[in-house]
Amino acid sequence: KDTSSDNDNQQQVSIENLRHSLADNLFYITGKYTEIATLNDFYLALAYTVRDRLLPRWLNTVRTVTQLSDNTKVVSCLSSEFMVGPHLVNHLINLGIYDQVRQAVEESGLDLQKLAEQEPEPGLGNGSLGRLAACYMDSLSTLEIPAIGYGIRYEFGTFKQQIRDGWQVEITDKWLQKGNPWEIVRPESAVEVKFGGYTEGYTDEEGNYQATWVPHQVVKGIPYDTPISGYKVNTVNTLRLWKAEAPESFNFQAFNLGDYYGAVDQKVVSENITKVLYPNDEHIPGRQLRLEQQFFLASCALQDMIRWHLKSGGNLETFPDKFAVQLNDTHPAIAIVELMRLLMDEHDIQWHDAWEITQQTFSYTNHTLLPEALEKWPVNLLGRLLPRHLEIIYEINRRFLEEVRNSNGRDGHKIARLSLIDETGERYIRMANLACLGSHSINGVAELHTELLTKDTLGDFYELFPHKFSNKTNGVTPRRWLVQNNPGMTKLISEKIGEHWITHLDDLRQLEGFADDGDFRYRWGQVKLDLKRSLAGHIQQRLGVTVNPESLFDVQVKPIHEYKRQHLNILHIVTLYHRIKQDPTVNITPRTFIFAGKAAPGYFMAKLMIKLIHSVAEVINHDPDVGDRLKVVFLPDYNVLCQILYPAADLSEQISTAGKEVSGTGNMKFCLNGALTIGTWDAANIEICQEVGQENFFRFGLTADEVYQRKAEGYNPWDYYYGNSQLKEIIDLIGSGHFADEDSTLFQPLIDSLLHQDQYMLFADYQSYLDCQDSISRVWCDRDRWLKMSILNTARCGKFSSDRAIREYCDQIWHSSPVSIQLADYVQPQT
Ligand code: H53
Repeated sequence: KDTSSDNDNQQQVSIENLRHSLADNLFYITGKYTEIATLNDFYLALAYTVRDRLLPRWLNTVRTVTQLSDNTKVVSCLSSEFMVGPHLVNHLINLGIYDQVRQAVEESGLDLQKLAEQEPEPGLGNGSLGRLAACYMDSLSTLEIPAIGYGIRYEFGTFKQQIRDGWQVEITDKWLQKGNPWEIVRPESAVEVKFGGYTEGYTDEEGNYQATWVPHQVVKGIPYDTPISGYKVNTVNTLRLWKAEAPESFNFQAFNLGDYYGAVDQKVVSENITKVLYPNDEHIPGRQLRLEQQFFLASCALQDMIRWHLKSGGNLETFPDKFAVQLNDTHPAIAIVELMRLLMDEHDIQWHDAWEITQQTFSYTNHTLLPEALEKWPVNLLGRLLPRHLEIIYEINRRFLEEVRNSNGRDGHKIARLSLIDETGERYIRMANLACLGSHSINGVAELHTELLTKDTLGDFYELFPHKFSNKTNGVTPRRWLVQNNPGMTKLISEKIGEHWITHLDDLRQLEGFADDGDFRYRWGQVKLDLKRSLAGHIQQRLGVTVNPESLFDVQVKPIHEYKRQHLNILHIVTLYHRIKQDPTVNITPRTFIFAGKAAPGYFMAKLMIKLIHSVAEVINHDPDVGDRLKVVFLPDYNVLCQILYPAADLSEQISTAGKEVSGTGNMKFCLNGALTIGTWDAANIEICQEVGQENFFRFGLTADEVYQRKAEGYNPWDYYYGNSQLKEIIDLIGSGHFADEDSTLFQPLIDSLLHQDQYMLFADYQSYLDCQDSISRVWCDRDRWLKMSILNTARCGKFSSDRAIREYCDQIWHSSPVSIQLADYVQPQT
């Protein structure tokens, strides 16, 4: 390891220097005197102070990586979402200067935590897909793998959630409003992206078809670079986010003719492309803007990589040796066609070679099992927006289906399923089929997911190309999700086993030796209690609800969705309430139920579930019979709150219908922070249970096979309703309007959907869930046992580090290795 980095660190981080930089940056960058500076000004000054200390590493990483010889590969992650989270504290930890900076800030009369709270969370994603991409960027840097993340710089990220009268209200997320000190714009590296128009084709002297695309519109892509530091290494990779602009901001011709609105029109239209992130499950197929975003990202990223490769002396035949391009779901899959176009139309490479380069370049991660959730675009829409790409897609498909017919016979149904074009009704382009065909590797993100993918969702492709498929179980970064968010537990762990675990999470196994140590157990419990106290304070302050930190904190934090079954959790809560109402002296283990999560703006049932949680909370929290035995809270706008929610949880609710969740990553974050899991045999829950041991995991419910079988046999929710008197009473109680000021219609849509269909089989799992919850309440009363289980959960979750996942991707898919970054003198800051 390069020791100059440590020396350099010590040199840079003298408290004195830090204080001077802070004062300088306040003056020269925000243009304020201390007396009139706001908290946000101080935060900005601090952010620039830290960024200055990152820059030598960042610039040296960029310099080294751009000059890499052909045999070192750069990993390029294409993702429509990156949820990196706040940067400031993360960089302080990674640079190893947290304590020094805190001291310098204190000596300047400020409070580091208060300044850190000023940082808005960049809301560039809807949920775990984007958070996963951010964890992977963190691990790539920590493992010193040269990498670049390509995404979109949405001006408005995911909406902010407010709750009014128990209903979700969406508020625009203006995360850039107060400036973003972490990004550096690179206008000199802009690229042009074409849209619309028509193609002109001809056959050249050698008989090859050549095409020219005459676009209707050209948009400029401007890159904004953000540093992604690794933990205590010199590597600082780049997240390059693209903003759309008009090539000319202002049409003077139109202006001179008096068309003032027309004069700015093109600017507005072009910039719309990167204005806003689409919410999760809006009905997308007709949304042209979403396809424009996808193509914009793909084209910017590929042009950037090609330029970089040619500049460093490579030729395009060796492009796949230089870049391993990972498609995070199908959102950026149009890149496959764009690379074909760039290679053939702009770099004169023939079809056969272009296709080989393309397939060697791309690999595809699938994140969904539901056939109806696989992305598809209407042929007409795609043809209008990307006429040349439609031609290429047709040709890829023609060649592919011919090959299939020649080698696999003429099973018409199978060929129809494999085709890139869905012709069952209106014609669509199937993006997952395109991604499978244009990539050399296809992976699922948990073992069960990959199994179901190969059996069912992508089964036809698996039959043709079994060698392309593999599993890469998701992982999360322990730096953000334990070290940063849970310093108390980090300190306790490191005191016992040193700090090596921070980058080698399997080392946590050494904690097993302390699970029976009374003193360690006690301290473990105290750390958790402190976290719960501080969460309780937060709940009091935000919601005015008093919760007992000694009660069991039972937490479900994730997007609100019927398949994730927040309403099953509510059925349990109402059951406990009902028990108390029937016999107020009944023995109930005190619990605080904590919910957080957003519903997609257009998803009525999910919004009704949020209303139900609030309505049930309102009654239970104020019922004197219940007292402080049960409390129910919903924390709005949970993104930043995750930092305090995962560490403070005792119990993690992972209760999706088996076979519906693909992996989950929240489940891993809870486990890492010592929460026990109540979970179905679904997604990564299965692997968590296998790692921590079934005696340390609360499993309930049907398996994916059983769910499938019950459905095949004709599942009837009424059988459960009439067969289980407790369930019937609970459903009737909710249906009666008891939680809705006697309005029996409010929750009827939810009740009806359960009684008449129960697509996600809550009724089938209800009794098993209840029994499992009862056994949890009993175990909770045995403090020693619970604490031991908690320690063992943390000790045994090493597998779920994103470092492990990234190592697997590097070894088995990308074939990329670490490059150590040396710090050169000439880019040191003048401190
Ligand atoms: O991807 C996560 C999984 C999680 C899954 C999620 C996801 C999105 O956030 C968005 C779209 C999509 O198809 C899947 O729901 O189970 O952990 C990362 O793999």
